Amino acid sequence: MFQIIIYGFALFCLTSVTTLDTDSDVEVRLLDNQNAPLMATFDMSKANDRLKQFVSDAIETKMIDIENKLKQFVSDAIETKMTDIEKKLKQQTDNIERNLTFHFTKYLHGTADKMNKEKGIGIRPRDCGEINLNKGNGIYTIFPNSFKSSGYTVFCDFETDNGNWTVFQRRINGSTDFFRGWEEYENGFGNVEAEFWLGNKKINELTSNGLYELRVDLTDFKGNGGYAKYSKFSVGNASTQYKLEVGGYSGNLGNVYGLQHNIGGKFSTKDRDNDLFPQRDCANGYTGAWWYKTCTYVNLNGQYIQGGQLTLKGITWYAWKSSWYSMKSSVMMLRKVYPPG
Ligand SMILES: [Ca+2]
Repeated sequence: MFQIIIYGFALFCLTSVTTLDTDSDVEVRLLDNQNAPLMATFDMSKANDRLKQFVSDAIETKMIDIENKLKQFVSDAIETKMTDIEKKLKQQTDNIERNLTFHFTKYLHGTADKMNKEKGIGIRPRDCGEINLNKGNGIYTIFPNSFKSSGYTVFCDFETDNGNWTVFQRRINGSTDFFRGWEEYENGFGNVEAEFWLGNKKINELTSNGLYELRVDLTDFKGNGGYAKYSKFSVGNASTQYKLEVGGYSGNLGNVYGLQHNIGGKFSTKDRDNDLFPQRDCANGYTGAWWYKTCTYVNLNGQYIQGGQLTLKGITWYAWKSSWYSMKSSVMMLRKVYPPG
């Protein structure tokens, strides 16, 4: 089709040129009529050459044009295709990257969680027995019951008698006054690293988490030590006046003139008399705060008295010394009892 157009156009142009030439030929013929046939032949040959040249030029131009257009078309097509491929490739690599990042992050989190679990980080221990990241005796934060989110600090003993003890009372030097009222005994006071009472509310909560045992360690001013252990220990809530339950004694402090006398006793302080004597006030008489019934043989929150004096106002455990010897130190701690297996 294109060739037909080219040829048609060529013929049109040729006709125009030939017509012009014919006019000049007429002039030639008038001047030299004898050479007319030769001239005609010459003119035909010239016209033929011109036609050939014209067609050749036209084709060449067209070919170049087509070639250029083809080049451009192919170039454009390749570029478009390349852009398309590039775009798709980028999408693919982005997807792969996202997937890899997701899986890698998940893997890392999983590993971190596992490691934290093994180390005890991230869980909230309810007492010293649930602390897995054990760095030895010292201060730890526990999160029992109503302290699930805030937690509070306690002293954990990981050395005595297989460890895992949550300490709730300590007397060592008399630096803290223990002759205090109901509210302070309820909420606790002192310094957990030195002398303190953890608080009846907290002791109640802790011993409500299952079966707990109690251990008491005492020393005298001569360097002797003794202990009492009770396989059952609990302190009731405020509505019971923080009633004491202990049982299953073992140790060398002695039980009969010891803590056995306080079983079922309600807690009393200098400002709240819950003892069994209507006419007497044991807390004030013994200058302490305890589970007094018909008063007591054990008075570990009594006055701190230096030098091993004999007085029922002091820190006493009658059964151990068979007297009202006031101790150099006292530690009370609790531990959850796990059923065998
Ligand atoms: Ca009384």
